[in-house]
Amino acid sequence: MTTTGTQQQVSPELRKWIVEQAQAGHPAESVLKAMLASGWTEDVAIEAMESTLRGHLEEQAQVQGLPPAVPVPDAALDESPLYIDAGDRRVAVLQAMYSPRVVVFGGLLSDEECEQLIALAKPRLARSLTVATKTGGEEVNADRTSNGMFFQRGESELLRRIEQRIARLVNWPEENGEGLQILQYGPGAEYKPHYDYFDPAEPGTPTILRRGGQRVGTILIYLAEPEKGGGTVFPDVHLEVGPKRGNAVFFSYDRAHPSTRTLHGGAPVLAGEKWIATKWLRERRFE
Ligand code: PD2
Ligand code: ZN
Repeated sequence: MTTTGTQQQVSPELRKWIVEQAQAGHPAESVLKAMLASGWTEDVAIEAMESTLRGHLEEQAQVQGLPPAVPVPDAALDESPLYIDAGDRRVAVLQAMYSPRVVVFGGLLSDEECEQLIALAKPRLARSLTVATKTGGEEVNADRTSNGMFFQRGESELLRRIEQRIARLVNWPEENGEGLQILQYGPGAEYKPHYDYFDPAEPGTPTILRRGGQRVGTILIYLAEPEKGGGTVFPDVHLEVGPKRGNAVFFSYDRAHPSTRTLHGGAPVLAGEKWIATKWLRERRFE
């Protein structure tokens, strides 16, 4: 491993060496140390390691027949901020996980906004449907025993305000969002673990994807707290998020594949009533 003067070109040999070090189980810090000792500047070495390993993982994923990774929404958490300026509101960052990408936000909505959404949704509720993956239509599903309704995107000033806030929070265009969905879960109601992306193997998926591509991110906002139960669970990583009013859990998935570990569900409500708002984010403009 040698540097080439001030240019510091990352050669194929160096990339091969970096992959070999990772495969041998050497921690990133010791690989970086070795590169610095050979004369690499720190920022070039870090960028070389990151791009090489990212590229290698992507190649491996393609070899295994996984769908390609796509850009996803995300909050700007690089400098570990306690709060994010979401335009008209300061939102707290309560918890962040990298794999899967899961972020819990505090105070995304005010109590008043939660109440307004519930009041507007109540007269329009019906038994929740799920996508009928065979046809691309919708159907009643025993795995999802909530009542729900969809607002149109931009339907009112309240909806526009919330949509703009979410867009700013996770850096994703407002127009890529599906309309906000409101769900009500009574005692015993649940949403069994599932993925929010559309299964590429299902025959109805190409039709669904015509409206804006894949889903790449989800934000679940808690509007009313049950007395017991009703958390959002991520079984692959043994995580449960408590349904605290005004808070939200965000997660993203860069390919339509279980390797994203974004399996998640709404645990049964044991007492009281849970209300949430779900925002699904697509790759492109959702029509
Ligand atoms: O209500 C929930 O916690 C929940 C869990 C999993 C909602 C959804 N998924 C969803 O709306 O996609
Ligand atoms: Zn879901």
